[in-house]
Amino acid sequence: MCMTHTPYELARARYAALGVDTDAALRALDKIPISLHCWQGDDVRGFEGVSGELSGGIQSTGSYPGRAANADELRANMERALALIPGPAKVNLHAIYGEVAGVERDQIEPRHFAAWVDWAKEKGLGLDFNPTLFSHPKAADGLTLAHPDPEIRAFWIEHCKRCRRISASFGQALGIPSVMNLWIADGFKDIPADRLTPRKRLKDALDEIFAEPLDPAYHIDALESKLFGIGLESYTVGSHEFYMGYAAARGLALCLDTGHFHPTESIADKLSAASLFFNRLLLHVSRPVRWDSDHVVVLNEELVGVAQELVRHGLTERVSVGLDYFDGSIDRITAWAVGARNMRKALLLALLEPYEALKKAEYAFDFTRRLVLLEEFKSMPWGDVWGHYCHKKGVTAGLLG
Ligand code: RNT
Ligand code: ZN
Repeated sequence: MCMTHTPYELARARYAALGVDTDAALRALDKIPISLHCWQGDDVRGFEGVSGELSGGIQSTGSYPGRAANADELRANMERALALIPGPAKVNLHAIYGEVAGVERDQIEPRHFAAWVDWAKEKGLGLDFNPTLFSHPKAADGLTLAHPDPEIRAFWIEHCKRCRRISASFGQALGIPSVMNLWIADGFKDIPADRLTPRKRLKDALDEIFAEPLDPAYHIDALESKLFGIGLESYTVGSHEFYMGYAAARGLALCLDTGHFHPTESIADKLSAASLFFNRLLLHVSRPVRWDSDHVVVLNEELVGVAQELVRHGLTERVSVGLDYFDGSIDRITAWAVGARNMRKALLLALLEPYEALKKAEYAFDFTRRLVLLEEFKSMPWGDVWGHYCHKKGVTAGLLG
Protein backbone atom coordinates (compact mmCIF):
# COMPACT_ATOMS: atom_id res chain seq x y z
CA MET A 1 0.00 0.00 0.00
CA CYS A 2 1.14 3.54 -0.72
CA MET A 3 2.53 5.13 2.45
CA THR A 4 1.64 8.74 1.74
CA HIS A 5 -1.97 8.44 0.60
CA THR A 6 -4.98 7.17 2.45
CA PRO A 7 -7.23 4.61 0.67
CA TYR A 8 -9.76 7.42 0.22
CA GLU A 9 -7.24 9.71 -1.45
CA LEU A 10 -6.28 6.97 -3.88
CA ALA A 11 -9.93 6.25 -4.63
CA ARG A 12 -10.65 9.95 -5.10
CA ALA A 13 -7.87 10.17 -7.70
CA ARG A 14 -9.18 7.15 -9.61
CA TYR A 15 -12.72 8.54 -9.70
CA ALA A 16 -11.41 11.97 -10.70
CA ALA A 17 -9.78 10.35 -13.74
CA LEU A 18 -13.30 9.28 -14.78
CA GLY A 19 -14.60 12.79 -14.23
CA VAL A 20 -16.29 11.92 -10.91
CA ASP A 21 -15.87 14.15 -7.84
CA THR A 22 -16.08 11.92 -4.75
CA ASP A 23 -16.34 14.82 -2.29
CA ALA A 24 -19.33 16.18 -4.21
CA ALA A 25 -20.86 12.69 -4.23
CA LEU A 26 -20.62 12.50 -0.44
CA ARG A 27 -22.13 15.97 -0.06
CA ALA A 28 -25.05 14.88 -2.24
CA LEU A 29 -25.43 11.64 -0.27
CA ASP A 30 -25.76 13.68 2.90
CA LYS A 31 -28.86 15.38 1.52
CA ILE A 32 -30.81 12.13 1.02
CA PRO A 33 -32.65 10.88 4.10
CA ILE A 34 -33.71 7.26 4.51
CA SER A 35 -36.94 6.61 6.39
CA LEU A 36 -36.49 3.77 8.86
CA HIS A 37 -39.66 1.70 9.31
CA CYS A 38 -40.50 1.19 12.99
CA TRP A 39 -42.34 -2.09 12.31
CA GLN A 40 -39.13 -4.09 11.71
CA GLY A 41 -38.54 -3.76 15.46
CA ASP A 42 -41.53 -5.76 16.69
CA ASP A 43 -42.72 -7.87 13.74
CA VAL A 44 -45.53 -5.39 12.87
CA ARG A 45 -47.41 -5.88 16.16
CA GLY A 46 -47.83 -2.37 17.53
CA PHE A 47 -48.87 -1.23 20.99
CA GLU A 48 -52.63 -1.41 21.08
CA GLY A 49 -52.32 -3.99 23.80
CA VAL A 50 -54.35 -6.65 22.06
CA SER A 51 -52.64 -9.86 21.04
CA GLY A 52 -54.33 -9.99 17.65
CA GLU A 53 -52.66 -11.78 14.78
CA LEU A 54 -50.97 -9.80 12.03
CA SER A 55 -53.51 -9.73 9.19
CA GLY A 56 -53.75 -8.10 5.78
CA GLY A 57 -51.89 -10.83 3.94
CA ILE A 58 -48.47 -9.84 5.25
CA GLN A 59 -46.28 -11.97 7.44
CA SER A 60 -43.22 -11.72 9.65
CA THR A 61 -41.63 -15.07 10.38
CA GLY A 62 -38.97 -16.13 12.87
CA SER A 63 -38.63 -16.03 16.63
CA TYR A 64 -35.30 -14.34 17.19
CA PRO A 65 -35.26 -12.88 20.73
CA GLY A 66 -35.43 -9.12 21.31
CA ARG A 67 -38.74 -8.04 19.81
CA ALA A 68 -39.61 -4.61 21.26
CA ALA A 69 -42.52 -4.93 23.69
CA ASN A 70 -43.27 -1.24 24.13
CA ALA A 71 -42.52 2.14 22.57
CA ASP A 72 -39.60 2.93 24.90
CA GLU A 73 -37.89 -0.31 23.93
CA LEU A 74 -38.61 0.29 20.27
CA ARG A 75 -37.12 3.79 20.41
CA ALA A 76 -34.04 2.52 22.29
CA ASN A 77 -33.55 -0.19 19.66
CA MET A 78 -34.01 2.26 16.81
CA GLU A 79 -31.35 4.48 18.40
CA ARG A 80 -28.94 1.57 18.34
CA ALA A 81 -29.72 0.93 14.68
CA LEU A 82 -29.44 4.62 13.78
CA ALA A 83 -25.99 4.73 15.39
CA LEU A 84 -24.90 2.25 12.70
CA ILE A 85 -26.40 4.18 9.77
CA PRO A 86 -24.40 7.14 8.42
CA GLY A 87 -26.34 10.14 7.09
CA PRO A 88 -29.77 11.69 7.62
CA ALA A 89 -32.75 9.58 8.69
CA LYS A 90 -36.47 9.77 9.28
CA VAL A 91 -38.56 7.34 11.30
CA ASN A 92 -41.68 5.85 9.77
CA LEU A 93 -44.53 5.08 12.18
CA HIS A 94 -47.73 3.09 11.77
CA ALA A 95 -50.82 4.28 13.62
CA ILE A 96 -50.66 1.28 16.01
CA TYR A 97 -47.35 2.51 17.47
CA GLY A 98 -48.58 5.48 19.49
CA GLU A 99 -49.66 5.39 23.12
CA VAL A 100 -52.83 3.76 21.90
CA ALA A 101 -53.51 0.91 24.34
CA GLY A 102 -57.29 0.81 24.69
CA VAL A 103 -57.80 3.62 22.13
CA GLU A 104 -59.95 2.73 19.13
CA ARG A 105 -58.49 3.56 15.75
CA ASP A 106 -61.25 6.01 14.93
CA GLN A 107 -60.35 7.93 18.10
CA ILE A 108 -56.58 8.46 17.74
CA GLU A 109 -55.18 11.98 18.02
CA PRO A 110 -51.83 13.75 17.77
CA ARG A 111 -51.43 13.57 21.57
CA HIS A 112 -51.11 9.80 21.38
CA PHE A 113 -47.87 10.34 19.47
CA ALA A 114 -46.37 13.09 21.66
CA ALA A 115 -43.56 10.86 22.96
CA TRP A 116 -42.48 10.04 19.40
CA VAL A 117 -42.46 13.72 18.46
CA ASP A 118 -40.40 14.67 21.54
CA TRP A 119 -37.96 11.89 20.77
CA ALA A 120 -37.70 12.82 17.08
CA LYS A 121 -37.07 16.44 18.00
CA GLU A 122 -34.35 15.49 20.45
CA LYS A 123 -32.65 13.21 17.91
CA GLY A 124 -33.05 15.53 14.92
CA LEU A 125 -35.21 13.05 13.02
CA GLY A 126 -38.16 13.62 10.72
CA LEU A 127 -41.25 11.44 11.10
CA ASP A 128 -43.43 9.73 8.49
CA PHE A 129 -46.76 8.05 9.07
CA ASN A 130 -49.15 5.27 7.99
CA PRO A 131 -52.77 4.57 8.84
CA THR A 132 -53.17 0.94 9.98
CA LEU A 133 -56.04 -0.85 8.22
CA PHE A 134 -55.12 -4.42 9.16
CA SER A 135 -54.81 -6.58 12.31
CA HIS A 136 -58.23 -5.43 13.49
CA PRO A 137 -61.68 -7.07 13.87
CA LYS A 138 -63.15 -4.53 11.42
CA ALA A 139 -60.66 -5.75 8.79
CA ALA A 140 -61.49 -9.43 9.34
CA ASP A 141 -63.52 -9.79 6.11
CA GLY A 142 -60.48 -8.82 4.05
CA LEU A 143 -62.15 -5.52 3.13
CA THR A 144 -61.90 -2.08 4.81
CA LEU A 145 -62.37 1.06 2.70
CA ALA A 146 -63.99 -1.11 0.03
CA HIS A 147 -66.26 -2.99 2.45
CA PRO A 148 -69.93 -3.19 1.40
CA ASP A 149 -71.03 -2.20 4.94
CA PRO A 150 -71.12 1.63 5.11
CA GLU A 151 -70.44 1.56 8.86
CA ILE A 152 -67.21 -0.33 8.43
CA ARG A 153 -66.17 2.02 5.64
CA ALA A 154 -67.01 5.03 7.82
CA PHE A 155 -64.87 3.65 10.66
CA TRP A 156 -61.82 3.34 8.42
CA ILE A 157 -62.45 6.66 6.68
CA GLU A 158 -62.44 8.34 10.10
CA HIS A 159 -59.23 6.52 11.00
CA CYS A 160 -57.53 7.78 7.83
CA LYS A 161 -58.77 11.35 8.29
CA ARG A 162 -57.35 11.38 11.81
CA CYS A 163 -54.10 9.92 10.56
CA ARG A 164 -53.69 12.77 8.08
CA ARG A 165 -54.04 15.28 10.92
CA ILE A 166 -51.56 13.35 13.05
CA SER A 167 -49.14 13.28 10.14
CA ALA A 168 -49.53 17.03 9.61
CA SER A 169 -48.91 17.58 13.33
CA PHE A 170 -45.56 15.79 12.92
CA GLY A 171 -44.60 18.08 10.08
CA GLN A 172 -45.64 21.14 12.01
CA ALA A 173 -43.77 20.15 15.17
CA LEU A 174 -40.57 19.06 13.41
CA GLY A 175 -40.46 21.46 10.44
CA ILE A 176 -39.97 18.48 8.10
CA PRO A 177 -42.96 17.29 6.04
CA SER A 178 -44.35 13.92 7.04
CA VAL A 179 -45.14 11.54 4.19
CA MET A 180 -48.28 9.61 5.02
CA ASN A 181 -48.63 6.41 3.06
CA LEU A 182 -51.97 4.70 2.72
CA TRP A 183 -51.90 0.99 2.02
CA ILE A 184 -54.84 -1.37 2.40
CA ALA A 185 -54.98 -5.11 1.85
CA ASP A 186 -58.55 -5.18 0.51
CA GLY A 187 -59.10 -8.05 -1.86
CA PHE A 188 -60.36 -11.58 -2.43
CA LYS A 189 -58.74 -14.97 -2.06
CA ASP A 190 -60.61 -16.45 -4.99
CA ILE A 191 -61.86 -15.27 -8.35
CA PRO A 192 -64.25 -12.35 -7.87
CA ALA A 193 -67.48 -11.89 -9.75
CA ASP A 194 -67.52 -8.09 -9.44
CA ARG A 195 -64.14 -6.41 -9.72
CA LEU A 196 -65.62 -2.97 -10.26
CA THR A 197 -67.86 -2.17 -7.29
CA PRO A 198 -65.15 -2.52 -4.59
CA ARG A 199 -62.94 -0.18 -6.63
CA LYS A 200 -65.77 2.35 -6.89
CA ARG A 201 -66.21 2.17 -3.11
CA LEU A 202 -62.48 2.67 -2.56
CA LYS A 203 -62.43 5.65 -4.90
CA ASP A 204 -65.32 7.30 -3.05
CA ALA A 205 -63.77 6.55 0.35
CA LEU A 206 -60.48 8.13 -0.75
CA ASP A 207 -62.30 11.23 -1.95
CA GLU A 208 -63.73 11.62 1.56
CA ILE A 209 -60.39 10.99 3.22
CA PHE A 210 -58.52 13.55 1.11
CA ALA A 211 -61.27 16.19 1.14
CA GLU A 212 -59.63 18.24 3.88
CA PRO A 213 -56.79 20.32 2.41
CA LEU A 214 -53.58 20.11 4.45
CA ASP A 215 -50.43 22.19 4.01
CA PRO A 216 -47.92 20.28 1.84
CA ALA A 217 -45.15 21.92 3.86
CA TYR A 218 -46.19 19.61 6.70
CA HIS A 219 -47.96 16.66 5.15
CA ILE A 220 -47.77 14.66 1.91
CA ASP A 221 -50.29 11.98 0.91
CA ALA A 222 -48.99 8.85 -0.80
CA LEU A 223 -50.86 5.78 -2.04
CA GLU A 224 -49.39 2.28 -2.24
CA SER A 225 -50.63 -0.39 -4.63
CA LYS A 226 -50.11 -4.11 -4.40
CA LEU A 227 -50.33 -7.16 -6.62
CA PHE A 228 -51.62 -9.66 -4.06
CA GLY A 229 -51.40 -10.71 -0.41
CA ILE A 230 -51.43 -14.06 1.38
CA GLY A 231 -55.05 -15.23 1.38
CA LEU A 232 -55.89 -12.45 -1.09
CA GLU A 233 -54.29 -13.96 -4.15
CA SER A 234 -56.92 -13.43 -6.84
CA TYR A 235 -57.85 -9.77 -6.57
CA THR A 236 -56.50 -6.62 -4.94
CA VAL A 237 -58.84 -3.63 -4.96
CA GLY A 238 -55.97 -1.12 -4.74
CA SER A 239 -54.04 -2.37 -7.75
CA HIS A 240 -51.25 -0.49 -9.52
CA GLU A 241 -53.54 0.88 -12.22
CA PHE A 242 -56.06 1.95 -9.60
CA TYR A 243 -53.64 4.07 -7.57
CA MET A 244 -51.62 5.21 -10.56
CA GLY A 245 -54.83 6.66 -11.96
CA TYR A 246 -56.17 7.97 -8.67
CA ALA A 247 -52.96 9.60 -7.47
CA ALA A 248 -52.26 11.19 -10.87
CA ALA A 249 -55.82 12.51 -11.12
CA ARG A 250 -55.75 13.98 -7.62
CA GLY A 251 -52.14 15.23 -7.59
CA LEU A 252 -51.08 12.88 -4.77
CA ALA A 253 -47.84 10.96 -4.43
CA LEU A 254 -47.52 7.43 -5.77
CA CYS A 255 -45.79 4.86 -3.58
CA LEU A 256 -43.92 2.06 -5.30
CA ASP A 257 -43.05 -0.89 -3.08
CA THR A 258 -40.29 -2.94 -4.71
CA GLY A 259 -42.05 -6.15 -3.63
CA HIS A 260 -45.46 -5.32 -5.07
CA PHE A 261 -45.02 -6.20 -8.72
CA HIS A 262 -44.52 -9.31 -10.81
CA PRO A 263 -41.13 -10.77 -9.87
CA THR A 264 -39.51 -9.98 -13.23
CA GLU A 265 -40.72 -6.37 -13.40
CA SER A 266 -38.04 -3.73 -12.86
CA ILE A 267 -39.09 -1.10 -10.35
CA ALA A 268 -36.11 1.00 -11.41
CA ASP A 269 -37.58 1.21 -14.89
CA LYS A 270 -40.84 2.66 -13.55
CA LEU A 271 -39.25 5.75 -11.99
CA SER A 272 -38.43 7.78 -15.09
CA ALA A 273 -41.94 7.27 -16.49
CA ALA A 274 -43.66 8.06 -13.19
CA SER A 275 -41.47 11.13 -12.68
CA LEU A 276 -43.06 12.72 -15.74
CA PHE A 277 -46.56 12.55 -14.25
CA PHE A 278 -46.05 12.78 -10.47
CA ASN A 279 -44.50 15.63 -8.54
CA ARG A 280 -43.74 13.32 -5.68
CA LEU A 281 -43.11 9.62 -5.32
CA LEU A 282 -42.45 7.39 -2.34
CA LEU A 283 -40.38 4.24 -2.45
CA HIS A 284 -40.89 1.29 -0.14
CA VAL A 285 -37.59 -0.47 -0.55
CA SER A 286 -37.97 -4.15 0.17
CA ARG A 287 -36.62 -7.47 -1.14
CA PRO A 288 -39.09 -9.94 -2.55
CA VAL A 289 -37.67 -13.46 -2.61
CA ARG A 290 -39.89 -15.25 -5.15
CA TRP A 291 -42.89 -13.33 -3.76
CA ASP A 292 -43.55 -10.22 -1.62
CA SER A 293 -41.61 -11.79 1.24
CA ASP A 294 -40.21 -8.56 2.74
CA HIS A 295 -36.67 -9.82 3.26
CA VAL A 296 -33.93 -7.47 4.51
CA VAL A 297 -32.65 -5.29 1.67
CA VAL A 298 -29.31 -6.47 0.27
CA LEU A 299 -26.98 -4.66 -2.09
CA ASN A 300 -28.08 -6.29 -5.32
CA GLU A 301 -28.53 -5.13 -8.88
CA GLU A 302 -32.18 -4.17 -8.35
CA LEU A 303 -31.30 -1.90 -5.46
CA VAL A 304 -28.45 -0.21 -7.30
CA GLY A 305 -30.73 0.15 -10.34
CA VAL A 306 -33.31 2.03 -8.26
CA ALA A 307 -30.63 4.31 -6.79
CA GLN A 308 -29.18 4.98 -10.25
CA GLU A 309 -32.54 6.10 -11.58
CA LEU A 310 -33.00 8.51 -8.64
CA VAL A 311 -29.55 10.00 -9.04
CA ARG A 312 -29.25 10.00 -12.84
CA HIS A 313 -32.47 11.94 -13.28
CA GLY A 314 -32.08 14.27 -10.30
CA LEU A 315 -35.09 12.78 -8.51
CA THR A 316 -33.71 12.59 -4.98
CA GLU A 317 -35.69 15.59 -3.74
CA ARG A 318 -38.98 14.46 -5.28
CA VAL A 319 -38.77 10.80 -4.34
CA SER A 320 -38.84 9.88 -0.65
CA VAL A 321 -36.98 6.72 0.22
CA GLY A 322 -38.43 4.47 2.92
CA LEU A 323 -37.60 0.90 3.88
CA ASP A 324 -40.27 -1.76 4.19
CA TYR A 325 -39.30 -5.26 5.30
CA PHE A 326 -39.72 -7.34 8.42
CA ASP A 327 -37.58 -10.28 9.35
CA GLY A 328 -38.08 -11.85 12.77
CA SER A 329 -35.53 -14.60 12.23
CA ILE A 330 -32.40 -12.48 12.79
CA ASP A 331 -31.37 -9.70 15.16
CA ARG A 332 -33.89 -6.96 14.46
CA ILE A 333 -31.53 -4.04 15.09
CA THR A 334 -28.96 -5.47 12.71
CA ALA A 335 -31.73 -6.06 10.17
CA TRP A 336 -32.53 -2.33 10.22
CA ALA A 337 -28.87 -1.34 10.02
CA VAL A 338 -27.95 -3.72 7.19
CA GLY A 339 -30.89 -2.70 5.02
CA ALA A 340 -30.44 1.03 5.59
CA ARG A 341 -26.68 0.87 5.04
CA ASN A 342 -27.28 -1.01 1.81
CA MET A 343 -29.70 1.65 0.61
CA ARG A 344 -27.09 4.31 1.34
CA LYS A 345 -24.36 2.24 -0.33
CA ALA A 346 -26.54 1.91 -3.43
CA LEU A 347 -27.07 5.68 -3.49
CA LEU A 348 -23.33 6.24 -3.11
CA LEU A 349 -22.62 3.85 -5.98
CA ALA A 350 -25.07 5.79 -8.11
CA LEU A 351 -23.53 9.13 -7.12
CA LEU A 352 -20.07 7.85 -8.08
CA GLU A 353 -21.17 6.72 -11.52
CA PRO A 354 -19.53 8.33 -14.58
CA TYR A 355 -22.97 9.19 -15.91
CA GLU A 356 -21.79 11.87 -18.34
CA ALA A 357 -19.41 9.40 -19.98
CA LEU A 358 -22.16 6.77 -20.14
CA LYS A 359 -24.59 9.17 -21.76
CA LYS A 360 -21.97 10.35 -24.23
CA ALA A 361 -21.33 6.78 -25.38
CA GLU A 362 -25.06 6.06 -25.63
CA TYR A 363 -25.90 9.20 -27.58
CA ALA A 364 -23.12 8.30 -30.02
CA PHE A 365 -24.59 4.81 -30.41
CA ASP A 366 -21.33 3.45 -29.01
CA PHE A 367 -22.99 0.67 -27.05
CA THR A 368 -19.70 -1.21 -26.77
CA ARG A 369 -18.19 1.61 -24.74
CA ARG A 370 -21.37 1.93 -22.67
CA LEU A 371 -21.14 -1.75 -21.71
CA VAL A 372 -17.42 -1.53 -20.94
CA LEU A 373 -17.90 1.53 -18.75
CA LEU A 374 -20.77 -0.03 -16.83
CA GLU A 375 -18.85 -3.22 -16.19
CA GLU A 376 -15.48 -1.66 -15.35
CA PHE A 377 -17.24 0.68 -12.96
CA LYS A 378 -18.24 -2.28 -10.82
CA SER A 379 -14.62 -2.82 -9.72
CA MET A 380 -13.86 0.80 -8.85
CA PRO A 381 -12.80 1.33 -5.20
CA TRP A 382 -16.15 2.63 -3.95
CA GLY A 383 -15.71 0.74 -0.66
CA ASP A 384 -12.92 3.15 0.28
CA VAL A 385 -15.24 6.09 -0.35
CA TRP A 386 -17.89 4.41 1.82
CA GLY A 387 -15.30 3.80 4.54
CA HIS A 388 -14.31 7.47 4.47
CA TYR A 389 -17.97 8.52 4.70
CA CYS A 390 -18.63 6.25 7.68
CA HIS A 391 -15.46 7.44 9.40
CA LYS A 392 -16.49 11.09 8.99
CA LYS A 393 -19.88 10.25 10.50
CA GLY A 394 -18.38 8.35 13.43
CA VAL A 395 -20.08 5.14 12.27
CA THR A 396 -18.34 1.81 11.83
CA ALA A 397 -17.46 0.98 8.24
CA GLY A 398 -16.55 -2.58 9.05
CA LEU A 399 -18.54 -5.64 9.99
CA LEU A 400 -21.49 -4.95 12.23
CA GLY A 401 -21.32 -6.68 15.60
C1 RNT B 1 -47.75 -4.40 2.62
C2 RNT B 1 -47.21 -3.05 2.33
C3 RNT B 1 -47.18 -2.08 3.48
C4 RNT B 1 -46.76 -2.70 4.79
C5 RNT B 1 -46.56 -1.72 5.90
C6 RNT B 1 -46.51 -2.40 7.23
O1 RNT B 1 -47.55 -5.28 1.61
O2 RNT B 1 -45.93 -3.16 1.77
O3 RNT B 1 -46.41 -0.98 3.15
O4 RNT B 1 -45.60 -3.45 4.64
O5 RNT B 1 -47.48 -0.73 5.85
ZN1 ZN C 1 -44.87 -1.33 1.46
